[in-house]
Amino acid sequence: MIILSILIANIIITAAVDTEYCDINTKTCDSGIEINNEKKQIFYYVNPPEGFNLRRDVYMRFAIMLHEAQKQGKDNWELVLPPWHNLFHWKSDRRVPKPWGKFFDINSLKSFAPVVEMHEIFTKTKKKTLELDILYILENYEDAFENGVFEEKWKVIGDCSHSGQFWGYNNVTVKEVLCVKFQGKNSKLWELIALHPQYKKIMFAHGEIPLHDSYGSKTYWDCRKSMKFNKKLVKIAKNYISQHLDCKTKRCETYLSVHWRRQDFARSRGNDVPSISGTAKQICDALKKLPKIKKVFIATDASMSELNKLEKELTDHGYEVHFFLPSASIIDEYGDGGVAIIDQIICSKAAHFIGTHESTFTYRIQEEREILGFDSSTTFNRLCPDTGKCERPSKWTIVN
Ligand SMILES: Nc1nc2c(ncn2[C@@H]2O[C@H](COP(=O)(O)OP(=O)(O)OP(=O)(O)O)[C@@H](O)[C@H]2O)c(=O)[nH]1
Ligand SMILES: *[C@@H]1O[C@H](CO)[C@@H](O)[C@H](O)[C@H]1NC(C)=O
Repeated sequence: MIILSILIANIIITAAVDTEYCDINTKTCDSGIEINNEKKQIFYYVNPPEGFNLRRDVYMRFAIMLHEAQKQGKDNWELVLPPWHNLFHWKSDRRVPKPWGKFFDINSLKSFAPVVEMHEIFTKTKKKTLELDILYILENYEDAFENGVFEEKWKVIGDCSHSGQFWGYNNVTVKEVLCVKFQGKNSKLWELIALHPQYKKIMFAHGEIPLHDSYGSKTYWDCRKSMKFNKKLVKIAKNYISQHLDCKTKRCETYLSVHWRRQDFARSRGNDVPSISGTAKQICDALKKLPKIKKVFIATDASMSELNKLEKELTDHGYEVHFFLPSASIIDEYGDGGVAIIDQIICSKAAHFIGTHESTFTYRIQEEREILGFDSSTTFNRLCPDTGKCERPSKWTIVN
């Protein structure tokens, strides 16, 4: 009976709304309320060589821009999450664009900022192609400190052209392309958007150029906390930790973790990264100060032969070495990006962490550990070069 009366009440309300007179052209109803169901979209594109973890930071700058706007009542915009496509470091199926939901918990992202996946936009697109109104191609000023001062500014250079596809899609096009010199925070992009108030789909290329509105603030950390990983990846990491690293708690006391960045770092940053033996020695030194810990987890992009050498040196010292070897089905489902996230989760829960100097992969682990509530002395540690100076890493501590 109750259900029936709710149903009837609903029908009456729906009918009342339906009979209301609305004018699509002036976007008003006779009650004077604006019809506001059609949101405008901001798209962004990142310089192709940038890695996954720098892109996560670029996302935060845009998400905070939309979050702040929404707080100020500007609630008719949403941010389109740029698919993960053709990442330089990814070897497995990099050509298939992956949605953010593969890696992150979309509901959690949405709890912070109005974000939508590209496939949601496609579903709503009635035409065969998705036409964007304008693409602003951002460029740096040649001299960031013109006349000796760093000023926030932008300047439209003029029409220009864009070649190639966006995220590998041949059905995404732009009607207009403008090149703009830009220097300043993300929120300054609203000034560019205001140049064409009637445009509904706006894209920025070189989305990595605008800067954080307030790096390290409470809002920054609120955004960062909302970047929870896909629950299935979290589960895989947790299972691994409980099976191999003897821990079932949020923060573990049973292992030390290391992010050992090799590949391009070992090739081009010889002065910042240690040799294999140097790495083993530093890990042993850290473990000597933690007598209860006998297990080491290594996250790395090193080759198997390098990893085996490091493993041997550590086992020779009596330590138990672990690294995550994904099954074929995990690689199939989540690719290199998912495996890297699993490595990051395992590193973030360790009693003690040692990272690689100036690696954004390491930075994201450090942030995760701040969120988990580890003492910062267990987090902001780095591998030093075999010889020479070794600067201490900056501590970016959480603001709650
Ligand atoms: N599985 C795994 N992959 C890694 C590891 N370190 C680096 N990678 C891979 O290499 C890529 C490069 O690192 P990112 O940090 O994302 O790229 P970036 O933003 O250029 O950052 P840098 O580390 O500063 O180069 C990652 O996205 C991973 O695909 C690791 O420890 N484990
Ligand atoms: C564009 O192509 C992609 C990939 O083939 C497809 O998933 C998407 O639905 C298409 N978009 C539109 C608007 O048809």
